[in-house]
Amino acid sequence: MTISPTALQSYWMPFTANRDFKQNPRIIVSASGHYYQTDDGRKIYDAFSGLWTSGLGHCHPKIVEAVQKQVATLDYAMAFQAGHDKVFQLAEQLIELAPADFAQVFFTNSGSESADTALKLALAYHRSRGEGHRTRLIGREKGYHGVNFGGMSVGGMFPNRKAFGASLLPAVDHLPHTWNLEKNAFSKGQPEWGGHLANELERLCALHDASNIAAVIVEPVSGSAGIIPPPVGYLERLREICTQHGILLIFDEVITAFGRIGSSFGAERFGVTPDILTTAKGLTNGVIPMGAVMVQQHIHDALMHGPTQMIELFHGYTYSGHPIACAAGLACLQVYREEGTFQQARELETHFEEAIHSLADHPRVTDVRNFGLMGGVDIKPRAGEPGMRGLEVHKSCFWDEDFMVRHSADLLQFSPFLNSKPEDISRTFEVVRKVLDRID
Ligand code: PXG
Ligand code: PLP
Repeated sequence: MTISPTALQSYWMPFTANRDFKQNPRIIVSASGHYYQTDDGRKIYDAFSGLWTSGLGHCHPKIVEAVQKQVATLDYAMAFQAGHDKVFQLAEQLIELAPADFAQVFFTNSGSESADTALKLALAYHRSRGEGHRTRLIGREKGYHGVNFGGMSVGGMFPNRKAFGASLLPAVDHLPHTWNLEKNAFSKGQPEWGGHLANELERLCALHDASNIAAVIVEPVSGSAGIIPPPVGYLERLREICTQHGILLIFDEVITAFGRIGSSFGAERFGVTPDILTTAKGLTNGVIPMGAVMVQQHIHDALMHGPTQMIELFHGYTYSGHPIACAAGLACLQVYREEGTFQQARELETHFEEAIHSLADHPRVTDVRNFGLMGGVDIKPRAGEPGMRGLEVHKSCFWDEDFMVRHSADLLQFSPFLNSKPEDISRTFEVVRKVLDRID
């Protein structure tokens, strides 16, 4: 092992069972294409493409080159009250890629910062239009919008909220999630049942009066909580109710953008346009941290008031639009265009769906869900030891099969590369089946 015991203890790992991990650490030292290389010299196939981040594969030569060049040209430029060429170029290209109504981009450094930025924009927008009473934010059960206070509050994953209950934002409600084993188990793509659950928003409008609601934030496809595709008609209905009541609709597309569901954005794929759209991850192929929040013109314009020498929005990050992140983003968008990545991903969907559903008959499997190149497999928890089977599958895939398979408790998650070879997708699920057969 390359890591000393004190080094191992010095690092507090994010969203990780630290004590368990440090007993037998899984250390990656390099990566290339679809593989990681470990410190014990093994090549590991990455069945999660980073953390949903690296759809083009690791160390894509064009992105590497762009970053190397940028770091030697302009390492950092003052982000407030100064700009640099690449941040404007990247904003322009993102607007070209986005659905027609989007007009401006605000840059952040992560999905969490994007979520909090979007919520703040929604509140500021209403206030600037004289509707400062619109303060209530609506999220959804099982939603994930990162870990900062805003995103955590509208998020709906109980382990992420449990320790912080008393300090969550006060004026927040949650729509019900749409996962239902009785109605939708083993459904492929969008389930038929559940579109009516969007009407719960009407109930909240009646309860609070719609004039007090600022925004609704949802992931077009729930990611972290288990790959829950929207039921047929669900997003359309949310859009309708929001429009009817002057509520802003925010799509959190941190995972669903940039080809993950076979299009530039989930908004395009589902034909439903939100007012604000957040993203991160695939924006730079995970190479440099970066997030973005896109808004429609009317939202931007509503905030451009007051004396012109004054700052219009008191919000931003030291590293908003970092030059190296922008260089990575520009290179990444170019590769997406040149390689036809989104179309490539779309063409893999049927194969991926068949491959992941091949696990449906396994006695340990309780549900399989998929949309685009996002997939989730629930395995039955071992009595009295929740999460243990998932962890064992992850470890056995890594140590015995040279596969990186992501788990979250007893959910296995799959995020194949957007340019995967079909046989690697098949192999992934053959390996998972073998491992499921082997564990207790
Ligand atoms: N919104 C959504 C929809 C996300 O999926 C975030 C916000 C937060 O992004 P940052 O960059 O702050 O982590 C995310 C991140 C998983 C997994 O295994 C998902 C995420 C991150 C890590 C693991 O599903 N999503
Ligand atoms: N904390 C302190 C003391 C700071 O000075 C700053 C930024 O200047 C921040 C937090 C915010 O950091 P960032 O802009 O990187 O989010």
